[in-house]
Amino acid sequence: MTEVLNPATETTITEVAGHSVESTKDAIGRAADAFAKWRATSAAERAELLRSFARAVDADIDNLARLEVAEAGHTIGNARGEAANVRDVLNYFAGGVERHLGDQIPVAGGVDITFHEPLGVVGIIVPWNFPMPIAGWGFAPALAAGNTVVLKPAELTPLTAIRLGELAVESGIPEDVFQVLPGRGSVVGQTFTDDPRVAKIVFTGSTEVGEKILVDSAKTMKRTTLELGGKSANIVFADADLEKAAATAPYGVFDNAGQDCCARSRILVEESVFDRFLELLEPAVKGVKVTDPAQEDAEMGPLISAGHLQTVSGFLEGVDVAFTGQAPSGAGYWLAPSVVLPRTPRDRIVTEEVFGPVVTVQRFRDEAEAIAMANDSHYGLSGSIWTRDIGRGLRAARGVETGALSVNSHSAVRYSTPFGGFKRSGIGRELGPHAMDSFTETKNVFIAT
Ligand code: TAP
Repeated sequence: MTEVLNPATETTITEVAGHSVESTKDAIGRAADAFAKWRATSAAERAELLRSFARAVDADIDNLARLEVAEAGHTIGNARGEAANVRDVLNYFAGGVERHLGDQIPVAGGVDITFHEPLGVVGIIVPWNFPMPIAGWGFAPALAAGNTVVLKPAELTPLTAIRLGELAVESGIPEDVFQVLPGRGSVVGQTFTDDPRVAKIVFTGSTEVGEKILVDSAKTMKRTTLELGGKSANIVFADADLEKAAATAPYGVFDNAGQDCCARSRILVEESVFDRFLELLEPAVKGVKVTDPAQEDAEMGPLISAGHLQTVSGFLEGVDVAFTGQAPSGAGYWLAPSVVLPRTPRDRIVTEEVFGPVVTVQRFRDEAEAIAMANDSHYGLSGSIWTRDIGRGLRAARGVETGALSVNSHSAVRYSTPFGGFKRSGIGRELGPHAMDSFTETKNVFIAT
């Protein structure tokens, strides 16, 4: 049994039994057996079952959100949005089932057509930072495309996934088509990766574990989608709306206490406005409301665990902290948002993913240097560009080597648009109009006439 803790209070919420290698293999076997029937459901029926699942999630949003606040420390406002995101992503891919079209390709001597064939059993491995949306981004398109799913939530945050598994059954998704298997990564997750009956792994988490999954998956030639770390840049040009750029910068990095692979954790500012930007940033950071995440006005909650708090705090040792925001004292894994002025571009705090409420601010001379600095990372997931010159905004957006960028905004993730990383931030794309393709094989059939 594993204790599930509330990171805001350090109290135990409940205990959850983890699966063993044997029970994981049994579940994979049942998912493999369920595949033939699930893939044979008509497109209309599968779409309706996903819509039914979406309605069940919708009716349970407050409960799911409360679970997320309790186990992950998410603010209640964000947690409601995350539950609603699962509903929306189910509806979006329900709409895709009947529109996942093949091609008819002109050839000599007959007719050539393509089919999108489902893969079989898809194993989804979810981290603790966004337990609900990340689960939904995997299982909704996987199920829509006709696959069965086994899903492993993070040990620290299994409760919303377990509830989603119950809601799937209550809404009519057939038995064993969608199974949630709590347990350890090294047991349940590793078994997904090793078992030849799992056709694809969707993994979100650390680059280190992602690399291991990629290597281990090769042994059975599994398809993989990997969403890994990030160290994204928020580039502020001198001609930007500086007030807006500074006011929003904290929300581009401190959302979810910075435990966000898309966190814009490196702010790069054109040197002519560097001092002014810092002046504007200070009150914005100090104004972030860090408090009990169940409070309606909370803007940032605690870190996920004592161990993670220690890791993030370690990054702040021996660095120049320009200023910090506030955080509660007492029980809970609290850390005030911190703004750091690095001494060199190779400082660990500039190059490594902190995954906490810490941001660095550096200066650049011109557009070319801004792009070079943004790209000076082995990650490439997200980023923002602030400028009033739309030509420069687009040039910089094309120049920055990341998968999801925004200009004059920090919003780059939507269920209807593709999401994923360049370089060591991952492989493949989730969400958007083409996501179901990555849960199918393309089959080409020629019929002689
Ligand atoms: P990971 O250790 O990568 O865990 C992510 C998921 O993978 C968890 O469900 C974990 O299980 C599972 N896992 C662990 N070892 C596995 C294995 N050998 N085979 C299959 N699955 C395995 O990440 P973490 O400990 O949660 O966080 C560590 C760091 O990763 C963070 O500080 C951050 O830098 C990064 N991270 C990035 C993201 C995103 S969205 N890119 C998300 C979370 C973390 P258990 O933990 O339950 O055992």
